[in-house]
Amino acid sequence: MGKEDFLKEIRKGISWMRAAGNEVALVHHNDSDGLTSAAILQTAFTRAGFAVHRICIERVHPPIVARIHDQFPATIFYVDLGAQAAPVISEANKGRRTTLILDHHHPHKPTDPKVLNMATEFYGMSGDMDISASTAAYFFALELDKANRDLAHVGVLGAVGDEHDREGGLVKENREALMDAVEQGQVRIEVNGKGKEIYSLTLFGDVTPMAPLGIEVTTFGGVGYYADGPALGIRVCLEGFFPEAKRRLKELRQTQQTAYERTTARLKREGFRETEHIQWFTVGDDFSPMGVKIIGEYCWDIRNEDFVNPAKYIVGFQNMAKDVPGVGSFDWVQTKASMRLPTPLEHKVLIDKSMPGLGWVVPEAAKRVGGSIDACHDYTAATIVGIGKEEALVMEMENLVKAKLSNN
Ligand SMILES: [Mn+2]
Repeated sequence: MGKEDFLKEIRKGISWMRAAGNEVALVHHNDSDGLTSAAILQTAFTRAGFAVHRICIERVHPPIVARIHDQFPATIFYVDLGAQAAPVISEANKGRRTTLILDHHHPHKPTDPKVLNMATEFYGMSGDMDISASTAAYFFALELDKANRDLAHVGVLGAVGDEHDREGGLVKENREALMDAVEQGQVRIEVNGKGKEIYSLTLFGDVTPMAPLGIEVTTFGGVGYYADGPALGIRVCLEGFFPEAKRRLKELRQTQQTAYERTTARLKREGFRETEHIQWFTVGDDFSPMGVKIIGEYCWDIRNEDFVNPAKYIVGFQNMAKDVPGVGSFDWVQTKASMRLPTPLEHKVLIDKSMPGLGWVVPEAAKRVGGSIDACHDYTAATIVGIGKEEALVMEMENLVKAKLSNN
């Protein structure tokens, strides 16, 4: 248990990859940690002579995974996602492809011997604070070739993007990557008045604070998901801002702001649809080309606005596009549901425990209407259901809330 064993597992992964040929499908998440991880691995794989087909996904969705494993004859490499879904990935793989997972989320064991789950948590390294996927990717790159040490700053950017410095500074494995970056003159550390470390990138002829840069990279991946966002975000991680990236970032922010304003104006005008305990709405396809993560961000953004009832659960729906960039077209008719709580309700859920949490309500309601179960917490949750099942899902949630309250 520990980093040495993790590196040993990485070396095993590298030998599996080399044995499987010189092509790799690199599947990664679309937030800043996922994009920095992809930037590091794409560079390291290319330097090592692999042909890389990069696929950015918002979440591990079984039909997408099945398609990837049907379609790509090469090694399939997941980064910043997949650890938890190792059984789903195993099922999709059916013993076919050499499949590697490099992730810092809570892992499950794979059930296919051709799937190697190099999850940091198997080695006692906390994915919450100690090691981001980007730092794990940096370690992987170093095992491929020590010359990849020049990618240290990209590892740091992912850790900052995942807010692993939230307690005042990066620690443990993330700090190793940070120190590598500092030694090479890529990153500068300053301490602010509150004793918190502030990291700046000193490359590309500029001094760039890394925390806002991480947020910008996430904007590329999330708001620009169905457009050129992920590719631009990765280039920014490696090269810094270039004029086209600046222009696109501005456009993407504008797209997001306009869509938010349009939705808010409509909700103020027409109100939510409501049950006794839930207020809900759908944006349909109106958030396109933004990824479906954005409906969750919007719900979070408005949760305490005055047009929102502070006592009711918020549920927003955004339709899933049929095309998954880099994978192809799907014939699904599905909508993503995101749930958030206004602060007063959150208090009742988390502190008074007088209202049921989403972590209990949403998976059960989703199951009843044939929805998929996503990562659900008591204060934030999501699921995917068929278009047309929106009201049924809300009614099931309402029934569960009522049932729980009458049992108290
Ligand atoms: Mn991450």
